[in-house]
This record gives sequence, C-alpha cells and structure tokens, in this order.
Amino acid sequence: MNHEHIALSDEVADALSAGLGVVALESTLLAHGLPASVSLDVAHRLESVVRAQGAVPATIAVLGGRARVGLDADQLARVCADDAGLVKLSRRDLAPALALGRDGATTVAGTATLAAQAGVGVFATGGLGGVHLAEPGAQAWDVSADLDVLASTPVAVVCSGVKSVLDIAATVEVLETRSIPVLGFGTDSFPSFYLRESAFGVPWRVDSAAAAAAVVAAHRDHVPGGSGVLVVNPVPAEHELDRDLHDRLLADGMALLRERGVRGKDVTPVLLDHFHTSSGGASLTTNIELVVSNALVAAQIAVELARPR
Ligand code: PSU
Ligand code: MN
Repeated sequence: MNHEHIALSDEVADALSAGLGVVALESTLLAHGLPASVSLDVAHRLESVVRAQGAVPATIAVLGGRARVGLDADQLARVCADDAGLVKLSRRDLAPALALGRDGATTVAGTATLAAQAGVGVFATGGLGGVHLAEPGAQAWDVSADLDVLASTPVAVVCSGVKSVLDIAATVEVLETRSIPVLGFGTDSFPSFYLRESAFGVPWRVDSAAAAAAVVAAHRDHVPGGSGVLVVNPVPAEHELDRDLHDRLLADGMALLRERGVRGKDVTPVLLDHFHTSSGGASLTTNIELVVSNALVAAQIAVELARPR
C-alpha cells in the first residue's frame, strides 16, 4: 500500500520526525456533530488545548480527494463552514472520496484509519460509535464501523464512552469480543457521553496519563493483532447533563427517528441535532466540554508516549 494519498502539514510532519507527541482530531464531529455556529471555535479550542500540553494537533479530513493530516486555517474553516456539504466518511467511504476528488469529514473509523497510516498513534473524539438500539426483540444491525476499525487499527482513542442513545450493553460486549482494551480514565464506570456513568463498568481503570500511556505501549509492543486501545474519560462533572432532561431528550429522539424513518449514517447527526436544539443548548455545552477534556487527556498521553523509555 502506498501513502501518497496522505498530505501531512509541515507542522505534523516535523513533529513526527522529531518524535514529539501528536494527537489526531476528527472532522465529523465538527462538520456533522456540532452546529456550524460553534464548530470553528471548537476546532480552534481543541487545537490550542493540545498545544498547551506540548503536543501537536493533527485534525484530519479529506479535501479535494486528498487526505489531509493537519489542517491550515483555511482548510479548518472549510470543514466547519455552514454550507460546506462535506460527506461523512467512514473507512469504507475513503476510497470513493479519494478517487472521485471529493471533500469529506472523517468519522472515528475514517480518522483512525488515516491517523495510523500517517504514524499518529493517539486520537481524541467525543463519543465512539457503537451498537444502536433495535426494536424490542429485533436484531440490531446498525453497528458503527468504529468498533471494527478500532479492532484492527493501532490507535489509542480517547472518548467519553459511547452516546447514551446507543445500546451500551451490546457495545461493551462487542468491545470485549473484538479484544479492544478499555481503560476507564479515573473512573470505574463506562461513561455514556452526556452522563459520567452508565450501568456498565470498565475492565481496567487508570488514574494518570502515564499509566494510560504505559498500557498503550504494552499493547502495541506485546499483544499481536494491531488493535487499538479505548481510553474512556467522563465529561467533567460540572458539565454533565441533567439526568431527567437527558432521559426526556433520549425518549423523544428515539421517537423522532422512527417517525422520520432515519437510517444509516444520518442516525447519529440527527440525534445529536435533536439533543442540541431541544435542550436549549445545554447538551451542546456538554458535548463541547467533553471533547475538549478528551483532547487534553489525549495530548497528555501522547506526550507520555513520546518520552524516551
Ligand atoms: N463525537 C461527537 N460528535 C460526533 C461524533 C463523535 O461528539 O458527531 C461522531 C464520530 O465521528 C463517530 C460518529 O465516528 O459520530 C459515529 O457515527 P456512526 O454512529 O454513524 O458510526
Ligand atoms: Mn450506523
């Protein structure tokens, strides 16, 4: 496989050759997960949080059929523009977007794929995709490609668990079957994005970035298979969504999906938009703050991994 389809920014290329910590950031959460009114500000905040820890941010997107790892100001603005019309790119969409010269925002699956190819081993996002809830008694077929990609891509992903709109029990089982280490970052509970906890525990807990980095390095060096590692970091307590509001939004959101017959890659953006508009912005603050917190933790882990050991 050649990697000529990937263009690294000078800053990211220099950081990688100097062995500095680099953190991949995804573009789907900017282009499809947040309203355009805030996404460029969030993009800048994420990059500055990473820099403040001494790491280099590498926001990833496909622009004009070229995979970009590290975006300049114009490219970042293009990803966040209201009328950008970027396609949501999972791993399966990369080849069409590259070959057909399209613009697209990469999901966890798409971003992790390109990050690993570029040699970036740490990645921050909001919530990992997972197994969606099925109708009672039915088999759930909407399983995010994020899970399969993480099972076969050597990247450490820092996220706030999976969105509470998913079937968390099923998602946790798939993570176990696919042999993906899950590390609770200062928590014993698997977080559910808007909420710090879920009904499910984590198999391992770490209480520092150094401990998380040691596990990531041990997994990479000693466990065959090339899978990723999931570091789950709960939203800061002061930004957790009110539980009753959350439960109401979730019930309404599921009804909305059924009514409108929403399917496939539209499910997650439609649900997030419903949460953000129906909560009067409360869930938006939660979403932004959890992503910022994950970028901070990812940067600390990347810096630890870059230390000579
Ligand atoms: N985290 C957020 N907002 C988002 C996402 C994560 O705070 O929009 C995106 C990620 O790109 C993730 C995607 O890969 O949601 C999951 O989409 P799906 O369920 O269609 O696989
Ligand atoms: Mn899906």
